[in-house]
Amino acid sequence: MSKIVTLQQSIMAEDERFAAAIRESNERRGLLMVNMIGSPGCGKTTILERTAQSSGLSFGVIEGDLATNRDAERLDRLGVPVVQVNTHGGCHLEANVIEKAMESLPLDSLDVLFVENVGNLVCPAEFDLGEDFKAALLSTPEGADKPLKYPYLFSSSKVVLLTKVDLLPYLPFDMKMFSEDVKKLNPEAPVIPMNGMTGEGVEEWTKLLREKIREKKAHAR
Ligand SMILES: Nc1nc2c(ncn2[C@@H]2O[C@H](COP(=O)(O)OP(=O)(O)O)[C@@H](O)[C@H]2O)c(=O)[nH]1
Ligand SMILES: [Mg+2]
Ligand SMILES: [Zn+2]
Repeated sequence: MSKIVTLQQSIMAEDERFAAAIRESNERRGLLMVNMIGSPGCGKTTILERTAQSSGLSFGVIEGDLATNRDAERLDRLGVPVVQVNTHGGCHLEANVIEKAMESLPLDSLDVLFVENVGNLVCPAEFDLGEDFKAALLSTPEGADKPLKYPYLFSSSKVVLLTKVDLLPYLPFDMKMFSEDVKKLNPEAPVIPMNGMTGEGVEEWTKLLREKIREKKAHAR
């Protein structure tokens, strides 16, 4: 038993070194990196598509999925530089894989690098990829109770994207409870309501990204 614990610690420590190296190289470039985390189907790729269509930002994407390159194809069709990582059953992305994937992206010409993590509210939140911040996504059909049930993701993210707000009229989604719970976990994090069908919320999301990009570039070494 103690052997297993030791092994896990050494893997985590090694991964922290990769994350630190990524952070360091992004700092040098002034490249913002955002780790997008939410359940399968919550609308992560749709938001990236909408961001490509209307933000005017130059961004690249690392797509994490168990299998297929479907999400990468969706973004490639929009002219977004994208690398697909298949985890073959792995339920989160790790920094060593991100470092490899970054080698295939034109990092010097990007304002922001998004990682679409494997669909999962649990462990993706715990692995540092060297990102500047995490964005927690929750879609309205998943239920307003989820922030308190998966507290670490919501407490450790810089922004919460509430997706599929077009479905609210058909759902018993308790917005008051949702907002209060998110506030309890993370008083500073803005909640952006988003509708991938119309693009609602993309402007606010872009504004937040532009602020963070500006800060990042200002501190580039
Ligand atoms: N009604 C509605 N459907 C959405 C919205 N965003 C995404 N979808 C749909 O939800 C499904 C999953 O979206 P996708 O972006 O692939 O989710 P991902 O697995 O988190 O990347 C697709 O069928 C989308 O068309 C939204 O805001 N409203
Ligand atoms: Mg996706
Ligand atoms: Zn995992």
